[in-house]
Amino acid sequence: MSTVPLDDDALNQTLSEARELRDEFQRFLHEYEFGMREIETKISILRDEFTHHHSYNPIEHVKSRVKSPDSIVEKIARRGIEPDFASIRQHITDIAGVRVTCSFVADVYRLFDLLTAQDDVTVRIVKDYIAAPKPNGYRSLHAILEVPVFLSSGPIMVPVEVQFRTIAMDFWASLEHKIHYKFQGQVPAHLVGDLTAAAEAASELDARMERLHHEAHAPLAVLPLDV
Ligand code: 0O2
Repeated sequence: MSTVPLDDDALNQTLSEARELRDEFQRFLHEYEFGMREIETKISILRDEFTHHHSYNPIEHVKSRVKSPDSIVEKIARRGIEPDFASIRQHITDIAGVRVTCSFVADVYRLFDLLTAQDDVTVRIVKDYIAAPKPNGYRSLHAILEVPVFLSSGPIMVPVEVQFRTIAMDFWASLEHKIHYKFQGQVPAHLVGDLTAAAEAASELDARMERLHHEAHAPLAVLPLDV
């Protein structure tokens, strides 16, 4: 393929348009980062309040990320989304993601309820893969939440995907993700079966640990004085 060299004016024009697009993309990603930080702050306040005033911390750890440009491009291609900012905004709702790992299943729902009850949080979509796990055994509670971000130009609503799960669910999902990646999605059938069985075992462990936790924290039986 032969290319015609650009004269200085055309080159400058192309450069300036490319820079404008780069800046616009950076601004676009920043909006998601700010939305993510709003959710992180809300979760961190809930965690501190629980720790200091209820002597109990339901959150094990929190991880956040803004989707990489490569991953956004891959999703645009996979879903056949128009490659303009408005379409990406409308159709890709997990550009900002926060994963909250809790101790027990009850904490997952408690955290979800506390976060979504806040006046400035709007719930757009909820996918409860704990009540209805994926066929491979994947469990987590997913929610697309919108939060306001106050920019110098005014407020904007930013969607953030929040995934709530237990430590056991997180352990399983992290290994499953590595196996999925290693086999580029073509995981051998026996491994798929083992993974699904492991997800069941993780769910049983969750139930057992939660029962133990309740037993350990149940008020001690008061013995009659004359015994
Ligand atoms: P990353 O790097 O974690 O963001 P889609 O987003 O199109 O793939 P959908 O239906 O829009 O699918 O979203 P869904 O089902 O709510 O789940 C998307 C995210 O949940 C994934 O993000 C994973 O983080 C997690 N997830 C869902 N199913 C599985 C699973 O079977 N195994 C594991 N390990 N994680 C899962 P991404 O974009 O794949 O990656």
